[in-house]
Amino acid sequence: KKIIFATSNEGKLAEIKKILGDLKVEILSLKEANINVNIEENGTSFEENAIIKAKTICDLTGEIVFADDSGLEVDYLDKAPGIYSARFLGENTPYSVKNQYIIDKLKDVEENDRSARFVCVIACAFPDGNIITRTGVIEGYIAKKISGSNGFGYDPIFYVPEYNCTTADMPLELKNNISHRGKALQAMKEVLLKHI
Ligand code: ITT
Repeated sequence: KKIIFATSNEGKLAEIKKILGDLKVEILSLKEANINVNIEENGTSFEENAIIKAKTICDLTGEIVFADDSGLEVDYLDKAPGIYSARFLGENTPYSVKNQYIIDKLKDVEENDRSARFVCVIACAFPDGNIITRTGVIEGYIAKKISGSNGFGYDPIFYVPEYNCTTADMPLELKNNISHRGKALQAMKEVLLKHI
């Protein structure tokens, strides 16, 4: 059995492979499946975008396909960057710049108003047309300064009070146990075990 994971994000992929590692299925990224398509993520929610990605690749390959749409919601910025997290300040802008931009925006903002969350929707598209989604969320705060070198994207500014560090300061196993992606994938795993 194999599943294609419709992502080009290597950071996500490392986490996904670890979380789904104990399933008796082969997980192939788009690259590993030799699929090179440009998917237009024109949905208006994480859920819509996850479904667009999973369904596009499922229709193309006839395989079971997973997709992850995720992002960072900063309450003080009216939940930006949200579904635009990857495109925020430009697709090719380094995260060091994106992260510093958010820190600077919240420069004089008190702890109470620094709340933020990572959201992840995993969609699974089956060749028979069936689609399932599961959502995971982790609540936290925007850190006062950039910290940590693990993870990817906005991890160096996402502070988790329970652990007194950012998700970039955590070992991957810990992040996977508590993260938006970890929760959504665990929930999806239970569904999947019934289907295959
Ligand atoms: P694919 O569509 O190919 O999967 P992408 O990076 O374009 O890759 P998204 O549109 O879902 O995927 O964007 C998600 C962005 O949200 C991602 O690029 C990060 O900037 C951010 N993000 C999501 N999960 C994160 C995490 O666990 N840690 C840090 N940043 C995260």
